[in-house]
Formats: sequence, structure tokens, C-alpha cells
Amino acid sequence: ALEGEFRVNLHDADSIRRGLISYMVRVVGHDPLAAGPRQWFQALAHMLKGILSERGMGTSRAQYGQDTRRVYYLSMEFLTGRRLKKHLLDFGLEENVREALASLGQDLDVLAKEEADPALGNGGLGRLAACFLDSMATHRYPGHGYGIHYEFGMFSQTIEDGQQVEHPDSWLHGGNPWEFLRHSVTYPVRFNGRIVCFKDEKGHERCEWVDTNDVHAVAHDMKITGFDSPAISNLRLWAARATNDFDLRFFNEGNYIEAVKDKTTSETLSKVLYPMDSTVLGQELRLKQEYFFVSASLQDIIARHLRVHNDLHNFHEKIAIQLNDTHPALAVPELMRLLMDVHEMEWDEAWAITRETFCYTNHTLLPEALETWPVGMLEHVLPRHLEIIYLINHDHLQQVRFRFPGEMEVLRKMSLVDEDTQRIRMAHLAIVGSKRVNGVAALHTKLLREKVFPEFDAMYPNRFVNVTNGVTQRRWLLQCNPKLSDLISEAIGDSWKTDLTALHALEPLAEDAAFRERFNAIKLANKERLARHLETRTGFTLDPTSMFDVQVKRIHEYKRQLLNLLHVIHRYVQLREGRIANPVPRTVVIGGKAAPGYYLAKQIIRLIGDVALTINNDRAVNDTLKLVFLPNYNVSNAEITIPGANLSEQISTAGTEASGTGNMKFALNGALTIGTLDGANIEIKEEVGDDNIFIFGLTTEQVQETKRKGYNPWKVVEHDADLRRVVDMISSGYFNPQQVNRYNSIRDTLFDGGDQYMVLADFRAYVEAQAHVDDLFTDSDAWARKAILNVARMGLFSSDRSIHTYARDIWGAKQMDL
Ligand code: DL6
Repeated sequence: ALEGEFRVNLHDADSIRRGLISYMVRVVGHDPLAAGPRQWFQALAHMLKGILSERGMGTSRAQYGQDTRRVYYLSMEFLTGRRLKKHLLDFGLEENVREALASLGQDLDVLAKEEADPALGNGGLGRLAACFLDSMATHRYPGHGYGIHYEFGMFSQTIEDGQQVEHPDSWLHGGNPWEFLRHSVTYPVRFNGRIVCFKDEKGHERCEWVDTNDVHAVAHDMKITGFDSPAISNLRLWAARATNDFDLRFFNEGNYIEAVKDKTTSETLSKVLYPMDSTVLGQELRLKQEYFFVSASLQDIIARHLRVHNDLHNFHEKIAIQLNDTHPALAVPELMRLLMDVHEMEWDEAWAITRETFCYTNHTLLPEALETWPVGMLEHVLPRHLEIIYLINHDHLQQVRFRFPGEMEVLRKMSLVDEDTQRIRMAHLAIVGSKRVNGVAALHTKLLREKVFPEFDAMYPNRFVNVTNGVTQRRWLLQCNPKLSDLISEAIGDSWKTDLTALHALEPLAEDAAFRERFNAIKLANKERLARHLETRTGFTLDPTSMFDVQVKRIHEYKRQLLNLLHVIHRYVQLREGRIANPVPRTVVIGGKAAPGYYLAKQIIRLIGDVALTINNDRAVNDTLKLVFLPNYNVSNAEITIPGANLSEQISTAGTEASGTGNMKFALNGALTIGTLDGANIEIKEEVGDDNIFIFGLTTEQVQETKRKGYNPWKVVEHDADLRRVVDMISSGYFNPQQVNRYNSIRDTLFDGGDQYMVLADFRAYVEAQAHVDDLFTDSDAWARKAILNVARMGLFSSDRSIHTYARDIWGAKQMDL
């Protein structure tokens, strides 16, 4: 059994088996006879790593050889999901590997669960970045991701006593077999210090940043495969390492703890991901994290460029850098610093190159998520960057004065510095320093241009563009829903896997009774799988034939899980009172994480738990309604949840959700959407047709108009007895008699707080839309028709389309010859 080989014939299960044994012995160092799933997972990962490495080198050689424009995607977050099955799928190896493992007494599905899900992101923004890397590799674009090698990713969530409890996510605990640690790719990143300026021999003013505190950034590479593609996207994540392990002065005095303190402090930089997706905290550590990865990435990009070019004058012709939100916006002054202070370029040329290199994606309309940094903090942490920002602002304001003469208010509004609060506005910096700025759905881009940055749009008429988000069908259909994928491929062939618009060919099959039957059987099987998953996590037994109504996403007031809950309570009341003649059995699933410091979001989770306990234990509703909270929503849980949904809840207040991508994943897996005219829901509606989606509620204009006229939540409740009843139940402690005032904060936000997100205003419309949902669900054939049409019409929402658009309209990047 100890005989084996490293060179494996991947078309032959027996050769794979022998290869696995070799890797087990020589790399994992475990006896194959005693190895369990954990060790076999490692052996398999190491075996695949060889292929990843070979393909990575092939891609890299092609990039250098063809000297095409490279795309660098700078993002604080990448939510890649587990890698094993994705690699097998991309390589077309799943069957052979499954067979080889079976001959060793192992089950691939069990092995796959041994892998930690790298939760290096909060939600939509990080997952989008991962979808984009997949699409770039699949379609052979020269794409690279840069981010942070957080030691602890997004916290894992448990529900204890009904409340969210956060636990550290130690994803590296068992080692990460996929990563290539590159000690030789290490850059110094500097902080603090002071600036010394002088005239060089040519009489030009030069500045030097001295007396700095330095940290090393060490590269860890993960290879992101594309489907059936020889190309790889490299994801380079930086870990912080102290420049000195010991301060010998302290060490020699026997003060061991003081001696390693600096090391510990420096290495805190890549310790943990900030678990907030829609508020900014303004802490120095976060600022340092942002600069740390930006500086290392830019030094690396420049080094790569200089490997094949003599100088940096053509930098912008060969490189496009995408800023994923403002988190990497310090890249603008950092590139200026590197070009001027290190590579001795003059300001005008450096600025021209900078502005032609960067592009910026905005991901949020929420004012509290628009980043600003205190001038004082920047002055202390990054003094040279603050100077550069002031210089950029000086030139920028001159242009503003020229464009809007005499308009002092516009000048004040457009400045990079908020003079009232003495903070630097990172979005303004990113806009001024970028060639293109994009929103992530048509409505979002329109609102950015008209409401958030109208003066910038007027000043730079071609700068703002839209690229609606997309999702990769490889993970969000092919991998997570193999049964439906097989059915689709059997019906229309395989081309949808790399060209999602091919799904159009499914449309006529909505009228095919046999196809509908198979489609429904698959949905039922996926629901059974989800029901088992939920039962083990919540203890509640669920009926897979009931309608699975699902809302999974971050918990936030604007996403309105509370509106969902009001409807559930209302339904409960109606059922208890026998006011629904033939109730349609429903299972409502809600899942998501609340930012640890976001009290109200945590209260919403708690309320869901209290309501769930009351309803699920009430025999009077006769199991026609169940409510469960899915703990620890993450990519792996999403892969089970999304294929099992009948109804997808996308119910944010119109004008608040930038795009959403969950909405796309659900529809692609045959769920119907109930949603507002917000984010990408609008484009989904345009694609699937008004009859195949449940739209309700105030539009963005109506929300604005209602607020302008003076919205009064009390009045809404006064005129709606059902709503009053529901709100009273929450406020009076009906679901928590042991502590009746537990949800005062929720009541207060709805009334005294003015119901900022119009939950009460949209309640009646939502309830009515839900009644239409019920009606349709009773006709399973009619429901299936619409669900199939949803799948068939999702072609637009592939991240492949997004990436082709970025490549063409924003980056000017071409596909590689490989
Ligand atoms: O663009 C990806 C994703 C959108 O689909 C969501 O609508 C949006 O909420 C999310 N934005 C963030 C906030 N980030 N910041 N800042 O995660 O982006």
C-alpha cells in the first residue's frame, strides 16, 4: 500500500488512488491505513495543488509573454467558499476522484466537509469579488485579486438563549492546504514618522518619509480556477509580520513580554476582519489594515510591471486597478507617493498615470457606510498621504471653482475634506482619482449620479457608469444544485455553464408537463435536504411540502427582516382565529449575521427566535406555519439553502439596497421573488416579466415623497387594525412574557424613531402581495411554470456578463490566448 507516485493520470481512477496514497505518505505524513477523512482531504488537496500550480505558471507565462493589460482587483474581502469541490468541478475530475476515494473507503462528500469555509468577508461585497475572480479565470482575463490574509475571518454565529453569540472563526486552525506561502514576496509597509523635503540635484522638490514604524507584508497565494479553463486568477492575500521578532533591549533585560510586544502589535494588522458591512467605525486599526494591503499590493504590482518594462511611464497602459468600494481608496495617494518619492516622477505625470489606472466601484447608498477618516488620525498614521491628499484637493478645488464659478456651497460639498468635521471623504478621493466610477445596478447608479454625487457627475460627464452585479452560475447552480443542472443540461446542452444567456432555450419547457414534473421533483428533493439541514441546526421538524419562504442575508434595518416578521405574526393571528379558509402551509426561514455592535439588529434576531418558539409550539396553527432562524449563514449554508427555496424575500426599502446578489441566486435556482422596486430587483423584474415576480411597496420616489410630506408611522397604524394588533403583540411582550419590555427598542424605532425604513408604510402592500403568493402556490403547475421561466430568463445575471462589461467598458482588458 505504500507504493505510489506523484505523477497522476487524472483520467484514471486507479492512478488517482495510487497518487492519493503517495501524497498521504510523503506530504501529509500519515499512514494510509489509519487515515480518516481529514487526512484524505489534505492528501487530495495537495494533489490538486500541483495542478493549480502548473496552471498558475502557464497563466503567468502567458501574461508576461502576451503583455496584455492586467487587471488587479483590490478588495478588503473575498468570500471564496470552500475550494475542493469547485476545483474538481472546474477540472472535470469529480467522478474519477469520487471513484478513487471510494476504493479507499472514503466518501468525497464527507471529505469536502473537512475543509473550512474561508469567511474572509462580510457578505455581498466579498462574495461578488469571489464571483468576479471565477469569471475572470473562466473567460481567460488576466485577473489578480489582492486582499488580507485575516487570521480570523467573519465570526461564526450561534444562537444561545435566543441571542446571537459571536465566536472567532479560526479557519486556519487545521491549516490551509490550498495556499502558497511566498516568503520571498515580502514588502515593508510604513506608518507614522515624518516627512523631510529637499531639492534634488536637478532642483526638483523631493520628499522622504522617515522615522517610520514598519511592518512586513508577506504574500499568501490562493489559486482561483475557472471552469474548463486553463487560466487561473491568483488571489494574493497579505499577512502582517513584524520587522523585528524581538526588541533585544528588553529581551536582554529579561523583560520577555515587552520584547515581543511590538511584534504582537504589528501582527494584529491582519488578525481579524471587521464584521461590519454597512457602518464604518473609524478605528485606527482599520485604517492601518486598509493602508497595509494597499501599499503591499501596489509595491507588488509595480515590481511585476518592472519585471518586463524598463520604467513606469506606460504603467496605466498595462494595468487597470479596480477599487472594491472605498476601502482601498488610499491606493490613490499611495500610488502617487510611490511614483514620486520612490520612482522620482513629477507630480503631473504621476497624477495622469494614477487617474488612468484606477477605477472605483461604489457598493452602498447608506450615508453611514460612506467612509471618512479624521484628519488628525491620518496625520499621525500616514502623514505623507495626508499631504498628497491636500495637494490633490487643491488642484481638484481649482477645477471645481472653474466649473462652478462663485458656488461656494458646491465647493464645500465637493471638497475631499469635510471642513465641519475635519475628515477626509474617501469616496470623493476615489472618484477624483479614478477613470471610471460604477454603481452595481441601474437604479443604484442612477441614484449615485442624481442624489449622492450629482456635482461630480456634472463635472465628469463620462465618469459614472453602471455595471449590474452578477453571480457565477458555476457555484450558484452547477455546484450547489447538481440535480437541476443535470436536468437543464439534458434539455438544452451545456453551453449555459459559460454563457448563461443560453438558458433562454428553457422557456418552451415551462409548457412541458413532464419537464415541470421533473423540475418539481428536484425542488422537493432540495427542500428535503434543506429541511434536514435546518432540523439538525434548530431542532424544529419541517414539512418539505410546505412553501419554503426564505430571507437570508445580513441582518439590517434597511433589509427589513422586521417587515417579514410582522407578516409572519399577522399570519399567525389569522390562522389562530381561523380567518384563513384553506391555509397554504408555509415555512419561513430567516438567517443572517448582525454586526456585533448593532443592538437593534441583534434584537431582531432575538425577536425572530421568540416568535418562532411561540408559533412552532402552538398546536392551534396546526403546523400550517413554521418559523426558523438558520444560524451561521455563510457560503456553505447558502449552497444548501438557496436551491431549497420556493420564495425569495428581497424586501429592502426602495432606494437602499445597492444591488443584491442573493436575489439573482434564488431566481436562478427556481425560486420566485417577492420584492420591492429596489436594487437589481428592478432588472430582474424586467427580465422575468411582471407576471413572474411579486412586486409590492413604495417606489424610491414614493419613499422620498412620503418622507418629504412628513411621514407619520402612528397614522399608518391607526388606520390598519391588523398592523396595530401585530405591533401591540410585540410591544406588550406577547412572545416573551418573562420580560415584557424586551422589544421596546424595536417599538421605539418604528414610532419615536420615525420608522426610517418605512416598514409600517409597506406592511399592507406586503401582506397583499403575500396573499397572491399563497394563491399561486396552491396551483403547483402554475407555480412551476413561473419558476422555470425565472430560471430561463436569468441569463443577464451572470458575473460573466459583468466581467465582460468591466473588461470592455472600464478596464480595456482582453482575453488571453492560452
Ligand atoms: O455589490 C455587492 C453588494 C451589493 O449586492 C449589496 O446590495 C450591497 O449592500 C453590498 N454592499 C456592501 C457594503 N459595503 N460597503 N461599503 O457590502 O454590495
